[in-house]
Amino acid sequence: MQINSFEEYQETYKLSVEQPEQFWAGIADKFLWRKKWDKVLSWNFSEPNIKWFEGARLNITENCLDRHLAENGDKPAIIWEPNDPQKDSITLSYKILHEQVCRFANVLKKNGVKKGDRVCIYMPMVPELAVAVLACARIGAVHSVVFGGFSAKSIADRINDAECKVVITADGAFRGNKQIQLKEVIDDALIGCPTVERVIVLTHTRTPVSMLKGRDIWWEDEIKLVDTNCPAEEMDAEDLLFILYTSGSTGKPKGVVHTIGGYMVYAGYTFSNVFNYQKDEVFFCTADIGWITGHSYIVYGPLSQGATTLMFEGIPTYPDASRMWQVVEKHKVNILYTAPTAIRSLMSFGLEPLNGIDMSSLRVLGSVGEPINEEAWHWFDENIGKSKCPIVDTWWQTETGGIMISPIAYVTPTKPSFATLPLPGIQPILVDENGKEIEGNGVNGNLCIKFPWPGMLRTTYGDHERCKLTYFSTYENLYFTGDGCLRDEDGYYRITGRVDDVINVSGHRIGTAEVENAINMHAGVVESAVVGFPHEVKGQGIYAFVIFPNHHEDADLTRKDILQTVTRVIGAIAKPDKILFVTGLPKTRSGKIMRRILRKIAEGDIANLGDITTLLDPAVVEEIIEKSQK
Ligand code: 6R9
Repeated sequence: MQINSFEEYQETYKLSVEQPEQFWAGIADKFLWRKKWDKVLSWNFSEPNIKWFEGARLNITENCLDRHLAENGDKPAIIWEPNDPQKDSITLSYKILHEQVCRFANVLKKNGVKKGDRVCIYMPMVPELAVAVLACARIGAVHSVVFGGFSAKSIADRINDAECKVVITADGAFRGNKQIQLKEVIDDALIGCPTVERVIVLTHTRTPVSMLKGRDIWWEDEIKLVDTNCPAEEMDAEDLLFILYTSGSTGKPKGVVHTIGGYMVYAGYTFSNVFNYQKDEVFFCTADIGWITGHSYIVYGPLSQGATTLMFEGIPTYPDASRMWQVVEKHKVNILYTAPTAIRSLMSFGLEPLNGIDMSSLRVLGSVGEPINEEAWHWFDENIGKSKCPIVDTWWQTETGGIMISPIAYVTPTKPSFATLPLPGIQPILVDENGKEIEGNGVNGNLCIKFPWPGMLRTTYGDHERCKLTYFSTYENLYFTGDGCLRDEDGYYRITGRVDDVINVSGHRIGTAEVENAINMHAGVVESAVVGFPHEVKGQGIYAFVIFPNHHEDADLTRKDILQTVTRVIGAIAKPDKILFVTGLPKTRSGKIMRRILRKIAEGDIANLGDITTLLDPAVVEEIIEKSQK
């Protein structure tokens, strides 16, 4: 399944485009199925209706666990490194992980979870999180993992959208020198969640929590009541595996739906190839399982390939800026997959934190989540990779399930800040605003994909129309990514950033409309407009223009009130970096806010505001510019 030379890549790519079904069937053959498919692919992008491996039967956990037991039962599946470096790390072999997953799957069953039921998981980065995810998959329940940084309201919205029956959480989470009271957040969320019957609580920080009779139960108690025998539920390839919520240009986050067979094949194939994973290597992806990167490249991709995956509970800068490198040294990490924002943040501490740390185990480096600037790319290459580890700059999305455009380590010649070339099976195309294909090289356009791949989303949960509108209606018969892209003279792709109203803050997608809705909830706010602006560490920051007629003498306090409101409504990750109070917003005569102008002001590029004559009241622009420069 692994590609070993550039020529082989070119041949494989050609086959994958000319005979996609034959190509993917060959890859899928390397996985474990209870019954093989009747048909590899049926599709149209107009409804959209996409089915891979129709008729096939399987359970993904048999691929991630059972099939490795005979030969690799004692091999480490998960290595866990705690937040506190003084505490012991934990290693779970495939055998132990299998046992724990089966046991916890029985806990879920005992608590009424059935095939197809939705389960919300809101947990710290501990091995039990992976266990909970896999236990759902074992019994055919659909998991919806929510990142630990979201507020009670965001969780409630997600739980209600998916009508979750059970929530799995913990008392709290450690993050650097902070503690997050997860159970408390869940308690607040559940006030408005009528579908939730059970909350399973793991003890981790052992902070006091409220436990409601008839609803809340302890993980540790429950696992004593069941055994480790849990045959895997036989599932259809197109049954739902998980829902993962992500932000788009509209106010409400969407539940991106992935199905079992195609997602498994795609996550496994891309993991094995892009990182050139070799037997017994340690793979360290620094993402949180609350994001797609964690789903595909901490859990499903690595485990489906029998790899050793490292889970890190903490943050790169705790207790100091050498922590991530220490983790690499301690566990002899071979492949390190991280985000530009982490690299830029660590870069700012200089080279001192690297002193005396042996990272010679490293063989491949990876980047994901946002465009990586050349400076960060070179720093990573020279200081971490010692100029001998290929860097794979992997472009993909929650919706794509796995890596789409990326170098293949030791195969594709890299170029700083370029995601380089499409992986086999991926057919990118650049289009102009009207959807006309932009051919040739040395061109810019909107990035679309013109042919299905197994890992692509199938729908948005509970609202198929929304899936169609968001991804398949902008351009006919194309999947629209929302990203702008350059294809250079060599045919190499460089992702230039979102072309819609989505801001990418530290690799996290945040919708401007969502932040605006949250700001507008503050009692004194009349209206607001939110745009992104370049931020040295985060990539993009959030800039909010707010109409707040009667704010107190103390504007700073009002700003803090607004931040608090956003934290309540969405979570701390969506807090604006800058808030500017204004008396009006630039609007067209039809009442639409002209964000293009606000974006320029936020960037400090006021010389290039473009045409403002179509504005209802061009004078507001002058006011905003003046205030922004104070
Ligand atoms: C995997 C993940 C997706 C958006 C995507 C794009 C940006 C991701 C990138 C990148 C440039 C890369 N993005 N990887 N931009 N170079 N290598 O991050 O999924 O959270 O859904 O974000 O992130 O803008 O559209 P998700």
